[in-house]
Amino acid sequence: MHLHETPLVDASETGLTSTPIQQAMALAREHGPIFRRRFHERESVLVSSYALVDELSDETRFTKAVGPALEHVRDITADGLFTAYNDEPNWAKAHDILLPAFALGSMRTYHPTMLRVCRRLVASWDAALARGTSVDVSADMTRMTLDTIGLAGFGYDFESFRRPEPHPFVQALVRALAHSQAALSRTPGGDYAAEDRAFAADAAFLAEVVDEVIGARKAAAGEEAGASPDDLLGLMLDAPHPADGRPLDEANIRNQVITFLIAGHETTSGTLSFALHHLLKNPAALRLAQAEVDALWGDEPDPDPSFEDIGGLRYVRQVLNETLRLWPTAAAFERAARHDTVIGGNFPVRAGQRLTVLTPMLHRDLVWGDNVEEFDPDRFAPDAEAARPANAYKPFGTGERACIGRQFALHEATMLLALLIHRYRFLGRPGHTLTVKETLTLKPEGFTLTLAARTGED
Ligand code: MNH
Repeated sequence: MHLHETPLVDASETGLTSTPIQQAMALAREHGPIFRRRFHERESVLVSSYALVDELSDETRFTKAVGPALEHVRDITADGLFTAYNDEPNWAKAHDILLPAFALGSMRTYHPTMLRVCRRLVASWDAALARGTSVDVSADMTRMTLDTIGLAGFGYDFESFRRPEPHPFVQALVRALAHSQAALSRTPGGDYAAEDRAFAADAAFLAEVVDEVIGARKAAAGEEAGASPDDLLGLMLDAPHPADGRPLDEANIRNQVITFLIAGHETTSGTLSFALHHLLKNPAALRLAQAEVDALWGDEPDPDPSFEDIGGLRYVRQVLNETLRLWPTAAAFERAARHDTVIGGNFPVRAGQRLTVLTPMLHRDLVWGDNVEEFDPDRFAPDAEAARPANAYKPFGTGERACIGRQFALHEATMLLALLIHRYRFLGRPGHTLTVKETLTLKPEGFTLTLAARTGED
């Protein structure tokens, strides 16, 4: 069978809806592991099975593609790491300069800052508990992850917990990403001038905030004279690249800062919100996770987690892994064939052909068993992991363009989740069911919790 004989779904009439990932998941369930979705002139090939993704993960045959969604984000981040084309020189240059800042050992440097921001969220939730009001989980997780990447990456404090509304940067960002998603379902000949103007204004505002972040650092460095901190911004401003002896240029640094502010907070925030949702719905998993943190911190009211403590929280980490299996918050990534090849034994694929991996469906392939909708952190117990084939789990993408911030996200999320389950009992709204909101990334919508202090028995 040829690619052009795979099922073809024409979405030109229906549009891509405001939930394109969940729409694609439904289509994959109906049409199988490979199908085409046409929207006017544009056609995507959506791939969902382990067997096919295993092939697409072969870096000698396939590579990252910057597809239509990322093309729109390029209007904001240009040749920043996430949206750079593979052959743009600044990709390899920035990757080489920044990689050491994301090695596991570097997390030790970020740990105190991450803990400080965790405590801001805890203080805010304590206040809600004392007032007897509920908390807006996704909004607060976003406050926490934005402050963390701002402070740990750039020494800049967004002070999100002192604001009743999301920081204006977040508001502009959410609108800009929603625009990048909505622009995918434009009909030819439509008039989008007003949307485009609003987008341009948001993009300009984002750039302005970034200039402020960089300016604040340069001013501080001027005062202190000499070495600026060795965080992400310090590396970018100072570290020469081994190949050409020069640091990144100013325009590219701006693109990187904005890339990290975007990539570094939305996805991690969604992951934490989904994790709490799953724990609320799965009391047995919550009990196991609480037993793990209790073994570490007992009934110490204000534990002081060490860097090593976080690495030792195996079950909490499994909870996050399983959360990212069911709802990988960056839910699709694109691959392109390096040369003419054949996939699945009989689909010829031309050089340059793009294929979209639908990660939530890969994570529901039969290699995961026959109860794939069930939330079960034991799937990530060491022996279960060892038994599973490589390339079945891709929440962070694949190959040399995979997520650089994975350890950062997992350290931050493990610490916050551990502190929260150690401290609170969670009461959801009876009958609440999960609604997943899509703004290029995924997050639970309208998810509120009421908190209670834990006592000796629970
Ligand atoms: Mn992250 C790339 C998911 C947290 C910075 N990230 C990717 C890709 C996925 C991804 C998927 C690959 C996209 C593609 O192939 O087109 N990232 C996540 C998830 C989380 C996450 C699910 C949290 C959970 N990411 C973070 C954090 C940071 C970060 C935190 C920074 C502090 N991610 C990046 C960057 C890239 C990336 C930068 C691009 C890397 C490259 O192409 O070189």
